[in-house]
Amino acid sequence: MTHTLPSLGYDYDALEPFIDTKTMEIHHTKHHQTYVDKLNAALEGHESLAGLTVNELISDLARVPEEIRTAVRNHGGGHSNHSFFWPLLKTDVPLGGAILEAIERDFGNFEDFKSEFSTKAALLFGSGWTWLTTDQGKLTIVTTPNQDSPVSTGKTPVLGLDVWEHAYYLKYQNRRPDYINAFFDIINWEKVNNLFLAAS
Ligand code: MN3
Repeated sequence: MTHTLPSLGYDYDALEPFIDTKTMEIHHTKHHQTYVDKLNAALEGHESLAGLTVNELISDLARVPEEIRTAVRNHGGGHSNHSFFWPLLKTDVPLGGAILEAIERDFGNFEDFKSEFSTKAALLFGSGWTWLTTDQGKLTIVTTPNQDSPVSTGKTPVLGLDVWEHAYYLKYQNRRPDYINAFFDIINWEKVNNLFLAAS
């Protein structure tokens, strides 16, 4: 299949003032589009992979021919991660339901969860992602470098945060912790709860 850029599902200014319009526009139309284009370019001439979704590709990188494996890992990962990320963002969605119960069970309380997630995101060296993943209902916070996906190691993400500088630099410059703090104001907890329920 030809991989395509998904719609954000909302306007570029929908997350103001937490994430600015220009950042959202460039992030979606330039960065994400480039991952899609480079994934398609890598897959050209590899008909045996043409029927696979991007998550099928990155969940079993061993079956991807060696000469394009790094490209599929990086650009397929970038496409998958950003496609997962956009629907997680929405203002004014209250936290509740099964995901809140699981957070309180596995981290003690929400503030301790937020603190651990924020610290791991802030300390992640270089470019990468911070994730909340579930394994048989148990929640764990993990980080991945570059565009590596937890899907590649068999984990199921229910929340993820892009901490590449391109995700925040226009508004926050070097203040990654301020961006992480703003992220907690725009988490679509209804979406996260649905992902958690689907995985449980
Ligand atoms: Mn990004």
